[in-house]
Amino acid sequence: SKRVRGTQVTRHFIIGNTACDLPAPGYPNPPPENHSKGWTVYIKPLPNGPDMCTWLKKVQFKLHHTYNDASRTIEAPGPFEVKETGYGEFGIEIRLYFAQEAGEKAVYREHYLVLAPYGSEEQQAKQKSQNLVVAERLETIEFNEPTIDFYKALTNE
Ligand code: SLL
Repeated sequence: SKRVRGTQVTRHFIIGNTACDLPAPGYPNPPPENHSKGWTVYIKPLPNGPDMCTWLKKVQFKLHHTYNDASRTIEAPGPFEVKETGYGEFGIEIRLYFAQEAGEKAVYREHYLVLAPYGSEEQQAKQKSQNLVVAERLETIEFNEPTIDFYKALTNE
C-alpha cells in the first residue's frame, strides 16, 4: 500500500514492571516453592495518553527459559502485561507487532526486570514499606513514511 512521503509519526509509551514480596494480593497464595517475588511486566500508554490499540496489535514477552511457556503473547486490546511469580531478575525480550496494513516489521525492546528496592535509602525505605517496586521508562517509537492506512489509524486517535 502507498506510503505518506516525507512524514514521520512518533508515539510514546511506557515499558516497565512492578514487583513485590510474596505473599501479596493478586498473586497465588501460597506462592510456588522458592518464589519470593511477584511481578508484572507491561507496555502501557502514558497517563491520560491515547489508547495504544489503534496502532499496537500484539505484544510478545519472552521470559527466562526457567518459565513454562516462556513466550507469552498478548493480543490487542490488552492489557499488554504478564503477571508472574519468581525468584530472580532477568532481561525480558519484548516484540511489538502492528496491524497488517502498517507494513511494519515487529519492533524489539528489552526490559530488565527489577525486583529489588533501588535508589536512595529514603526511596528504598518507601518501596519496602509499601511492598512495591516500580521500574518504568518512557519509550519512543518512530514510524517513518507510514502507509496511508496506518497513518490514518495512527492519527485518528
Ligand atoms: C538469576 N539470572 O539467577 C537469574 C535467573 C531466573 C528466573 C532468574 C522462576 C521460574 C520458575 C524464576 O524466577 N526464574 O520457577 O517458573 O537470578
